[in-house]
Amino acid sequence: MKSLVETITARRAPGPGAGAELQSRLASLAHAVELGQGRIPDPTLASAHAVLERAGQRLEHSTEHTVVALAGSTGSGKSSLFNRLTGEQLAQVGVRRPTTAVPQACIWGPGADGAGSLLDWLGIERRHVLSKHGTTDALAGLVLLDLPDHDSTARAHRLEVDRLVAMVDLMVWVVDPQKYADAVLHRRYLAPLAKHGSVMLFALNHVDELSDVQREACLTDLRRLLAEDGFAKPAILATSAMTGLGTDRLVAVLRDRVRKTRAASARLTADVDRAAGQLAVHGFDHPVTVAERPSAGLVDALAAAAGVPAVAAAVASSHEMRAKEHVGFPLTRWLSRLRPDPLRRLHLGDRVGKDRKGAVPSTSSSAPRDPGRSSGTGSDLEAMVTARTSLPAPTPAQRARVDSAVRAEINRATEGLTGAWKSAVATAGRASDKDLPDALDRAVGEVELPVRERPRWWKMASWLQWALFGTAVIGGLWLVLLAVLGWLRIEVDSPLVIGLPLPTLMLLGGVLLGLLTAGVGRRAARVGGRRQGAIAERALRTAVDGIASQLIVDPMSAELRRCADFTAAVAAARPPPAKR
Ligand SMILES: Nc1nc2c(ncn2[C@@H]2O[C@H](COP(=O)(O)OP(=O)(O)O)[C@@H](O)[C@H]2O)c(=O)[nH]1
Ligand SMILES: [Mg+2]
Repeated sequence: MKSLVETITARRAPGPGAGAELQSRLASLAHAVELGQGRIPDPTLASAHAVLERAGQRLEHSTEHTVVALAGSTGSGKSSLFNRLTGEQLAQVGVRRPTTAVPQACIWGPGADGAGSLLDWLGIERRHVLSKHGTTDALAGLVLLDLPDHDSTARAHRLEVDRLVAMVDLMVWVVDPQKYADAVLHRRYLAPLAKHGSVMLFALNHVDELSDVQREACLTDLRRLLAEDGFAKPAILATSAMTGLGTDRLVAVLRDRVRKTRAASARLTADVDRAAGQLAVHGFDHPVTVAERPSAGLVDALAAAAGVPAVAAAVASSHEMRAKEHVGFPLTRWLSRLRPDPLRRLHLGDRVGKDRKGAVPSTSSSAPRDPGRSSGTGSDLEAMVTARTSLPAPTPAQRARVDSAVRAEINRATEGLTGAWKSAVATAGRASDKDLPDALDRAVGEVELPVRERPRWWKMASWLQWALFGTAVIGGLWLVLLAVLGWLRIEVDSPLVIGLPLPTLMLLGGVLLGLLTAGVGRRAARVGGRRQGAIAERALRTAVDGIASQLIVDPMSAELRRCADFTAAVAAARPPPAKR
């Protein structure tokens, strides 16, 4: 397929005009076929492909010009024939010496602009336009080339002839009765070109110098030599550039070629119309919209299945628990340490673990979610690589919700589409279904959770708690000392503050203020936990959104863009609506 597109687009467009339009329509058709590959039914693609293949061959030649080259050895009469056919003295005719050093071209009728870039492509600088010819003229569109003599500066011209013979519609090899049997001509030039027989014509020129018998003998001999060169049925004409003998037959051949070029061009245009029309059935009249982001419903369903709410809740309560360890009453703090960290239970707590005393090695926190998978020796590496969480597998209800959310997403993407493209987009949306659970689990496991957060007030609250606790202990010990002294009947007065003995005030005040601080701290911890939970939830949803984009939305968008490009290419391959 690539080569075809290249063939069609690599050839230089022959400027403005019908040829350029057909050329660009063919390029669009080739592009549409390429985009439709694997989407559009094969028979439709195959028939468009066949048109392109024919066009590829046809485009070796111009679609609006018939290029005819006059080639031959010095003095055979190429330039004289050129002048006779054009009816003008354009080419210099040499008596003895070779005079045509550079090729020149003559263009019949309008469309000379289009021929300009064709001649650029052929590498021909000298050009004349016969503008008196109209479009209806039988030779309109003919481009006649007078080539340098093949034997003048051999090597360069050999290359020139080789290059041109593959590009022209007809190569007229002009030979004269003296040199037609020249071994060099046959061995070096004609024999290697035998495969181009269908675009070769031989003109035995100078026949006015021969008698009828000599002419027949010459023609027979030439036919034999050409057969030896490998030309099965060579087309041979007897001409005289001097008297005009036989040139009418040459003109008839040229007319025929021009007609064939036009017919081929017309047929190719019709073929392209038909092929593009068939492809258009699979395109759309309306613009194809491409969604860039997954819908909130899809992200919600995936987040629920991936356990995002559970992780967010665990982050919140983990934060709250750690806060309580700092702000709680020192005597009851150890109680909260007995409860396991909720994040650790989900195997998301390695980052928490590092922050705590007795941190666990990070690999041990990455146990596989699938209980069937070994986590024994040798699986450490695997565990490190896969970094799976221990979030509970989605429930059947969650899975059903994901399924219907994906379906809704597909419906949203395929809205307005039918047939081949609809199913191609749907297939793209479902292509990664199997990878979804793993990808979600990994994405959730990789999210950097806000578990390192240690607000400064925790430490300050902790100091305050210890200070209050210390005050209460001192007050308590003081009271014990007073009690012992009292038992020993030693009266010691303790100072009074706001009507209460200072040790009593210290004990009661320390305990009460400690409990109050713990109470306020707990409330603040809950608020902080909720905030951290929300931060975690946002980060996790972003990760889930990323997976939804990567595995569901992006593949569909790529397919939709392809569909839009296909539709545009088909539209560009079709003729303007007025001509359909
Ligand atoms: N008698 C006769 N002379 C010709 C004919 N064609 C060309 N000549 C002459 O042959 C010479 C070389 O012709 P030219 O057209 O320059 O040949 P080129 O080298 O192939 O371009 C000139 O003197 C022409 O007048 C022909 O058909 N008959
Ligand atoms: Mg010449």
